[in-house]
Amino acid sequence: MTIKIYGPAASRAARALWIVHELDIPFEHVPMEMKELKGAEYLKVNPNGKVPTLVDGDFKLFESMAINLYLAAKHGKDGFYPASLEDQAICHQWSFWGMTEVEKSLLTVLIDMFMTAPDKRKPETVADALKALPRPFNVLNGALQGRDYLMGSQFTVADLNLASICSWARPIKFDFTPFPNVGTWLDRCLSRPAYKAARATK
Ligand SMILES: N[C@@H](CCC(=O)N[C@@H](CS)C(=O)NCC(=O)O)C(=O)O
Repeated sequence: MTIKIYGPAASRAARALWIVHELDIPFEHVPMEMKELKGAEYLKVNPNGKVPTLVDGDFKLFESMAINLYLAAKHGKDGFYPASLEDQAICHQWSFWGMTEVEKSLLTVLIDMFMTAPDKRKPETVADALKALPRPFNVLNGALQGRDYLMGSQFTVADLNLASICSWARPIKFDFTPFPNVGTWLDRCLSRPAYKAARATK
């Protein structure tokens, strides 16, 4: 049975859309309007009323990183989801790290810049968010020293998950000059055809 991915491409569903293109698996995309998310029908699919959601037969899953790690484990080939427990754990590590250390700050700036009326913007909140980013980006810069991808020379689900979060740094024009390895790695990840295909989705 074809899997279903719920959520518009201009949301965290972009992450799930990227991975299904990357894995080249058939899928049905249910874009959803934001206003439909709290409707009774959709709440049966995802009680949070949020996107993305994955439906794979009778199996339902929410949380973008959990969805991507599940799809990678189920369909990943050629090391995209590594074989060893330790390497799998490192993929989980970077996925959780992106969510907890980077996502909120980037999203705060993104929302203020593009989704907030000029008179409602909060420059101080944005400044605080921007101040929080050098610390994690410094860590990531160190981890990428001398390697193309987080696990070495192989693009894995860790790169996809983390780059999908860090992609928000591009529209806000975050300056990666002090973190050159991060900037180059992000460009490398975001130049993949599967990312571009996901972006072209509704
Ligand atoms: N941690 C969740 C966050 C899900 C989330 O907040 N999604 C947003 C769209 S990007 C949403 O559905 N917002 C609608 C709402 O909060 O009502 C994940 O990564 O899947």
